[in-house]
Amino acid sequence: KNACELPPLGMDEASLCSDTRHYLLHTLGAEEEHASKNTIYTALSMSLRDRLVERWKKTQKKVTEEKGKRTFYLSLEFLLGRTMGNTLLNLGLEEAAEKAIEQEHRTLTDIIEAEPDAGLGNGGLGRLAACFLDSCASLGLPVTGYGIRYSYGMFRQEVRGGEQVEEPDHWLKNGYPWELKRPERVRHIHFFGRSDVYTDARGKLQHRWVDTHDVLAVPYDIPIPGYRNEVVNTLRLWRAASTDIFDLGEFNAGAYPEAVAAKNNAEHISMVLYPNDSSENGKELRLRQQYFLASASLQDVVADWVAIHGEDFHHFAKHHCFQLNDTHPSCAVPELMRLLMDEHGLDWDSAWNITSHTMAYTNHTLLPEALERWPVRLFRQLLPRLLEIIFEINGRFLQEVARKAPGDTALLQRLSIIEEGGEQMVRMAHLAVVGSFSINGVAALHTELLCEELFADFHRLWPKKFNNKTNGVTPRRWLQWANPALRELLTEHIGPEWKNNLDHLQKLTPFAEDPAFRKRWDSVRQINKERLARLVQEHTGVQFIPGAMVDTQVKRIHEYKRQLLNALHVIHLYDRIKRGESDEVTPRNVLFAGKAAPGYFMAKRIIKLINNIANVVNHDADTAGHLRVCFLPDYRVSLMEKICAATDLSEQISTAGKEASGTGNMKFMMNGALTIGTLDGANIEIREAVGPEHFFLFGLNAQEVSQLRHHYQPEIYLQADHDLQRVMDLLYSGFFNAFEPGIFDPIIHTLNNPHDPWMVLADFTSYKLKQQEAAALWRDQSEWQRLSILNTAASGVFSSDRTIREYNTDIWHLQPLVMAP
Ligand code: DL6
Repeated sequence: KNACELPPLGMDEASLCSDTRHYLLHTLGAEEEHASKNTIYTALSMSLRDRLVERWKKTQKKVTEEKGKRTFYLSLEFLLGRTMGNTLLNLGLEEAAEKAIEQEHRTLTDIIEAEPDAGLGNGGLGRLAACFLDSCASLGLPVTGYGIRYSYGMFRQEVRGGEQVEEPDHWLKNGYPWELKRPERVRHIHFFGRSDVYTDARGKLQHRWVDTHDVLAVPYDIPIPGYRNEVVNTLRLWRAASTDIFDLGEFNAGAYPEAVAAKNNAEHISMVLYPNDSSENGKELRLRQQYFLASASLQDVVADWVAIHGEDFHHFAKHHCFQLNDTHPSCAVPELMRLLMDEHGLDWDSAWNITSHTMAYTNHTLLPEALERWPVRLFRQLLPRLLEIIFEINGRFLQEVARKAPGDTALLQRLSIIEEGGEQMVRMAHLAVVGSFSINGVAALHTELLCEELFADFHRLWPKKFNNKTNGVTPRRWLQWANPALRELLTEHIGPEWKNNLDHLQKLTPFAEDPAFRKRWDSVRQINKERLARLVQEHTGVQFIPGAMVDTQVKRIHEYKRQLLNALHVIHLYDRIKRGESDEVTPRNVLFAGKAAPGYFMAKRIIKLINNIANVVNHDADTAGHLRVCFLPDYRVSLMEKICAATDLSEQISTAGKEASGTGNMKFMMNGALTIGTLDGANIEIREAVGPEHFFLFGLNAQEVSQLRHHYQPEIYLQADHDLQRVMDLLYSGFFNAFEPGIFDPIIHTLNNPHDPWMVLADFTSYKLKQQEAAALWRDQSEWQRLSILNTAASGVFSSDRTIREYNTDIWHLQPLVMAP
């Protein structure tokens, strides 16, 4: 025993208070009475981090002792948002922290607001990864996340003159108190050079990657606490650094800038997150990021294995699973082959056996523009040894196919990892499918379409590899934390069990019939709506109509998500008010938020249109008390926490067959919003769960969309709906762009284009009619509240705990850790 053994850290108000004081005054050197919010935030974070680290150590010890199987979640994105609130909730320290902060003459809410969002992701895929980490820790599963520590996360969005302006997000500028640097675990990552063949000591021909330019991968660990179960897992993020600060040769030759350039070049790898959520863009730096993450993470895991088992890899596959979050980290397939063969001397068959039994791939999109393909030329230059391995994997795979389907060259071409024809390309999705033992989609319809369309040939070859894992969201952040008033109401009426098992929300169902309970429900919703209205007013100056329906569409701006359809409907509501039908128009606050990829022209133009519409509507005296429209800038996790708790109507209106799942739809439902939506992604499962009569369904289904593809005639829909004609006439007339002639022509052109893949006009009429139904229901507030309660009651299945349990039962097979309290 160490004579200086530390006593356990206190979990009470007094201990938290004195530790926070200690950090404030001694570590951060703050003035006794004048500490800024930022400094207090840092001091409280440090005291909380100590408590996390204490549990983290114990969890790591337990994992090592139990020698069980582990999963590694490889993702280019982890959209964490803020960490303080989640830590307080999961450690059960909310009240203690509130009181500790009172001692500093501040409120906990103010201190929490001082934390910048960690925006290391674009949208759904990155946020899903963050929800999964929370669920894995809460279920006690030994899962480690691996990602990149971008210096700049998702850009900050400002709106000037109605247009999106991107500003850099320097989220690390005041330091990040939740992370711990691990310099002792730095890894070397190879780039460039060439592949060399040599004869090893046993006389065997071996490959090695030589003349490389190396970059260092420096890990930073973020503790991920489970919900009140003493488990703390790890998210390890890699930062790129130069192997040498200076190229001494260049430096001595007097070329100072060139000498520093090498360092900068290396550091560029982890400098910035690519801000595209659904388009492959062929940039060399992006491929570097992908290989950097895959190589650093696999080296890390393999080094741990070797430290315990030496060079015996027999049981490696039994103990490891690598879950690939889309194709972005799929260089992991050839990289594990390389490490096992070139660095640990395994033969091809043994290495392939291990690799193809440890990799599992999740697909998140069917959109062709999002399917990554890299030029073979780029691979050859940047990762020559990897390309060699990919060719070999492909050659052996195609031989196997040729044996099963002799003479079918078309099939071989379709399945090949290398796309021929024009410039040779590496199809990353094919690499991931061939290299993985499990391939999953993220909602029932999405998986069905993967099997029947995108991966139909692969599915015929290996039907058992394919499975569905409908997404979920963590109820800790998205219900307990985001909606404290609802949390209290739920616990008061159905007891606390729902906090550990969200299926218990079903106990709410009978309360939906109780008029007194509906009133309580409504008053909780009012609190949240007032909080959102204050935020909207503060950030945009728009004053929401008190008591009106909050009708929300927040998500990335993309044509397939059809913010345009919603915008056309807003114009229609405005037109009705101007026609004198205001009394029939249910009062609404229509809220939009979301970022457009900086290079996505149409998405940016849609933001401009929404802002111009808002400007006209909100300044027209006739709309007072009837309609308000707002585009809230800089959509991010911490904003969604306030938006989801205050939304009445959730807009999930993508063209059917295009949204893989959606997760915003689940956050809204959990918090009691009703959904207006198409039969797309997880909407289908949401509708089944709550009952079709409690969901506003409209529009074409996926099959109808694909059948209509080649004979879509937008003018037919225009002619059939006088309201739609009026809306389009307003757009043609330049009513929303009086001083900006022609700016919406590209939008008008797409809407009228028979090749519009999103078929906006086709769904307008049924959307309008469903909106009328929603508006009519809103007028019966008691009935609306009943449906709202039923939505929350049925949302248990959309907990990411359910999703992770399914991943574990079907793919990972991990034993949960049980930690002593
Ligand atoms: O699976 C998480 C999330 C889904 O809910 C969305 O429907 C889907 O659009 C999104 N996909 C992406 C695209 N990324 N890639 N590749 O973010 O994934």
